[in-house]
Amino acid sequence: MFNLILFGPPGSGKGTQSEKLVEKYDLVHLSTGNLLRQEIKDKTPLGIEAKSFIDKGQLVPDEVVIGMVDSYFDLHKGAKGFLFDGFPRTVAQAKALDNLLELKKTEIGKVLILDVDEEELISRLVNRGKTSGRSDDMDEKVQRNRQEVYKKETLPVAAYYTKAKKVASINGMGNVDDIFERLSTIIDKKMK
Ligand code: B4P
Repeated sequence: MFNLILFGPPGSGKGTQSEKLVEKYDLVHLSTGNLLRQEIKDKTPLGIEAKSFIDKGQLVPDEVVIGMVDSYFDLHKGAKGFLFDGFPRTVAQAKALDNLLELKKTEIGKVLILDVDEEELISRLVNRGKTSGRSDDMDEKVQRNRQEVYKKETLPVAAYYTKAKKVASINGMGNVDDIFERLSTIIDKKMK
């Protein structure tokens, strides 16, 4: 199995690049953001709980996210590998993921961090809000809160994987295809 984490602040292009990467490398796309939005759309109890956090730009509690990831794993037993998009977002989630992968006798191959200027992030998200209908995209105050939550709760995850020498930082500014090329070059090297 070959497993990747695509990491970066809200709006850094994780979702955008993941779509292309899963196709190129035949990986199962696990986006906790997409899974949570589906739960919200289906009005499940998990979705109703998650919405109250997402609307404020906060993270959904770890136990909710980890349970959801666990179930998704069970649904994809034959996967050649996973691309984790927007997960893990806390050190507790990273530890839970390590345990899940250990049970499957596999591990994370590489953590790719998309590096994007903060003002560009806010501008992309406010722009996305014009068409996405996403409650967490509409308000610039919520956007700024999401960036603060990222620095406080999610950045320590990068340090966690840096210790394990798995991290590569990629310039996430510029056009989507150029960024995809930068990501692919690193993955190809790792897969050789
Ligand atoms: P996510 O769905 O993970 O998404 P995101 O961080 O908002 O954006 P992403 O980085 O994927 O950016 P995108 O490609 O769309 O999270 C949503 C919320 O769910 C979180 O805030 C949290 O509350 C909750 N959540 C999710 N996972 C969780 C977890 N594990 N634990 C707890 N809570 C969790 O790109 C953004 C915009 O930029 C798009 O409009 C795109 O078209 C544009 N764009 C992309 N690349 C570009 C480029 N190169 N140039 C210009 N524009 C670009």
